[in-house]
Amino acid sequence: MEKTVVNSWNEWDPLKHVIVGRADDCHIPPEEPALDAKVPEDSDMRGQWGRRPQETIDRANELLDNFAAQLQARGIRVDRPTPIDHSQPVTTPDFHTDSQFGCMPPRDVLLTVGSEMLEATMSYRCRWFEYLNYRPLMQQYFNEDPNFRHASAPKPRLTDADYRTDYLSEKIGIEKRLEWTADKFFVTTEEEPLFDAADVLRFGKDLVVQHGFTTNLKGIEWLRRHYRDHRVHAVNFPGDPYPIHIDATFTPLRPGLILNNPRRRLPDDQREIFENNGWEIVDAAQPAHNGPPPLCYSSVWLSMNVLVLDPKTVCVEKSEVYQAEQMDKLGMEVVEVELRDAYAFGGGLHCCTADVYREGTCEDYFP
Ligand code: ABU
Repeated sequence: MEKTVVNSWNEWDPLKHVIVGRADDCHIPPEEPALDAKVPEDSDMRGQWGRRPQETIDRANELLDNFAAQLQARGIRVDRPTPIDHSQPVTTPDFHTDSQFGCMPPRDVLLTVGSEMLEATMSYRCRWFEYLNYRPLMQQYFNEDPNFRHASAPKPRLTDADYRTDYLSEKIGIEKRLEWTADKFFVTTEEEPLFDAADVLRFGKDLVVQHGFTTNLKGIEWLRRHYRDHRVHAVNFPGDPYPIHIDATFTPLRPGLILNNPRRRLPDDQREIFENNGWEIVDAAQPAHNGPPPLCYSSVWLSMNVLVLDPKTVCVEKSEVYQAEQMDKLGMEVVEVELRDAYAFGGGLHCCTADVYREGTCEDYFP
C-alpha cells in the first residue's frame, strides 16, 4: 500500500512528522561576507571562530533532545539529521572557507511544499554542504514514499561578485543599515539566485518570501519559476538592520492571524493581500530578554520564533513569558519548551525544526 510520508502546505495545520536539528560538532565559521553582515557590530562573536565549546554543544543537544521527546510524547514522529564533520573546510573552484556551520537549524536548509522537500541554495559559504546532514533522511523518505520529490536548487558559485563590498567595512552603524534595508540594498547582490529556506513562509497556494541578506530577488524569481502552481510574494521589513530569515519577524498562527514583529513592520502596500482577505496582523509581544545569549547570531526576537502544532496549539520558549501570555490571550494552548541555551546554534523553535508532514491540503487563503 502507498504511504504518504511527506506533505505540508502551511505553517499551522496539525503537525505529525518533523525534523529536529542537532548541535553536534557545530562551529562558529570564519569570517565571510554574508555572515559578517549579520553579526551585530557590538556582538561577542566578532573575530571569533572555531568549534563551539563542548559543554555548550552538550547543553544544546540536551535541550534539542528534550524538545524532540516532548513532540514524540504528543504523537509526532521526529527524525534527526546525521551530522557530517563540520570542521572540514569547504573548497570549490570559486571559494574556500576553513570550516562549516552545523546541522542546526534545518529550517534554513529544507523547504517542504506539498510532497516535495527542496534544498535551498544557501548564501553563506560555510553552509554550502549543509544539505549533506539531511541526505540520509531524504533517501529514507524517497524509499518510503512513492510520491515524495527530493529537489535541490542550483548550487550557487558564491564568488566575491555575490556580495557587496560596502557591507564589509567594520563599522557601518545602525542608522546606515536601516537606510540600506529601507532601500532594499543588501549584502548579497543579484549575481545569481540565492535563498535560504527560512526566508519562505507557506500559506497554501501562496508563498511569502523575505527579500534580505540571505535571499535575493533572483532567488525569489527562481522560487516563482519552480513553484508554478503557487503565487510567490516578495516582502521586506524596513525596520530590521540585519534582515535574515522571516521567522522572527512574521509568524502565521492559524488561518486569519499573523504576528508581526513591531520593530519590523510589514509596509502598508504589502499588507493588502492579507487585510483584503480578512487576515489580522497583530504586533508580537515584547521579548523577555534584553539581549541574545552568548555567541548567538540571532536577535532577541527569537521570542516569536514559535512552532505551531495545530491552529490551537503552539510551542513557545519557556522563558518567553510575554509571548506565552499573548498566545494565551489569542486563544492558543501554549506548550512550554526550554530552548534558550540552544539559540546560539542557529535559532529558536521554528528554526530548529523542518516540517515533514502536516495534515491538510493546499488551500487558497487569498482568493
Ligand atoms: N533565524 C532567525 C533569526 C532572525 C533574527 O535574528 O531576528
